[in-house]
Amino acid sequence: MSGSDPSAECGYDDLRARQWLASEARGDDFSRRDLFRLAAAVGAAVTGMASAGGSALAAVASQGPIVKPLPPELFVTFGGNAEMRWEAMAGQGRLVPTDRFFVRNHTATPLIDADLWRLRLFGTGLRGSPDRDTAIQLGYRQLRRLPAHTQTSMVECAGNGRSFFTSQQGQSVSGTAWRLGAVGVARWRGVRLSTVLRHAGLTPDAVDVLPSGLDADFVTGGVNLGPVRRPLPIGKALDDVLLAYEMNGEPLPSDHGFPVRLVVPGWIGISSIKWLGAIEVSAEPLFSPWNTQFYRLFGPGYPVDGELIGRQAVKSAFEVAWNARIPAGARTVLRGRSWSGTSPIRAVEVSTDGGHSWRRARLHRSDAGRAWQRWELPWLPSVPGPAVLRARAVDATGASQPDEARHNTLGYLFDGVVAHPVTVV
Ligand SMILES: Nc1nc2c(c(=O)[nH]1)N[C@H]1C(S)=C(S)[C@@H](COP(=O)(O)O)O[C@H]1N2
Ligand SMILES: [Mo]
Repeated sequence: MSGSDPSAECGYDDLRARQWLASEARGDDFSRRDLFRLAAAVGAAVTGMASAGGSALAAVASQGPIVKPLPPELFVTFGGNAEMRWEAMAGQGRLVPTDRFFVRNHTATPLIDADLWRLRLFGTGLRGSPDRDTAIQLGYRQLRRLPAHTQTSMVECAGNGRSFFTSQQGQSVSGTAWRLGAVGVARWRGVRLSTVLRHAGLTPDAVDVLPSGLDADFVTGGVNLGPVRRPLPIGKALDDVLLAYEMNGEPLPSDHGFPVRLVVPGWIGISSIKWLGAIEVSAEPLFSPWNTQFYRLFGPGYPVDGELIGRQAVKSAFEVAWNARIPAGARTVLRGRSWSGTSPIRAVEVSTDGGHSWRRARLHRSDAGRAWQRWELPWLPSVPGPAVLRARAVDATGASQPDEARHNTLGYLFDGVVAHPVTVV
């Protein structure tokens, strides 16, 4: 197989990867044209396949909304969504093992063939690739040959904690009734989005980036809203966003976006588009239902057309089962984690007496400045009966957790102090 024969998949990838990488020395203009000429040859075949076989390249019907096992001791499930049980983090390290990492799907996990997968990059913010027809296409093996970067970051659903708007505050909200388990921290390996965008010929007037998924179109209320997609400002896109192909040292599992997903640190989960298929880069602001209709704060006190959500709020959770039984007259170490989308956690306080008194939890020093902060506090309950645990954190910017979260109709960003029931026995 000759490395210069673009019809041979393997050699074609090799050749393109070399040219792509070499472009750093030669300048983006040349490489982009060069790459595009090659991409066009294979692109035609891929486009033909896509139109014959449906929208998602090589995606086949999945077995169910979620592919991985969802044992009840690790997850609470809600149709296509599964929340991690917090007690499953007891004794774990900084990372959430993949077998218990929450899953949030708008439709169902697609099964995608990495050999047929292509990332298409186009838009008025790229030199010479204004539309889909002129898109630059990047294959899986090519992507894996670009300089790799590893980072530990959190993915958290904007609706994490939503059920407490209703159970603690008596407010009605719509959406999945998560407790606090729609959050996870993993070690992601991939290529920085900035690397790919710069290679693709980013222009100085690019303002927005719109990544979209290869999962089925999202249909709600009888309206097809198209593929799951949500724009990001170019500043964030060039800062710390990753195109991840590995999670916790393994190829990305199907449910978490195989072959490639976006990871957008600090921003709400919907920004981290799974099964990434295309990225539009635009010189004009971009919109999608996921930043105009959903993932905005609506309700009393918010503008009529809502307020956009970027970063996540401050939250805390105990690594303890809901309604756990805790022995009376014995010392129990209460453990938990706190996190913020904005900055590291500075302090955590815990109450075991219904919020009357608070004690400072001991923070794990090795977590300082990390995605989330582990903490612990000994407790010696004496009186058998129901008890309520509470934890509240403050981050380095001074943002803290209020007794009551500010209501919004879609139930996002619940940052209130959660009343965690246990029984002392
Ligand atoms: N293509 C696509 N990307 C997506 C979603 C989706 O349904 N389709 N769900 C988003 C939401 S709402 C969240 S919270 C995260 C969840 O990531 P996880 O399932 O890997 O935990 O993925 C985001 N990326
Ligand atoms: Mo989400």
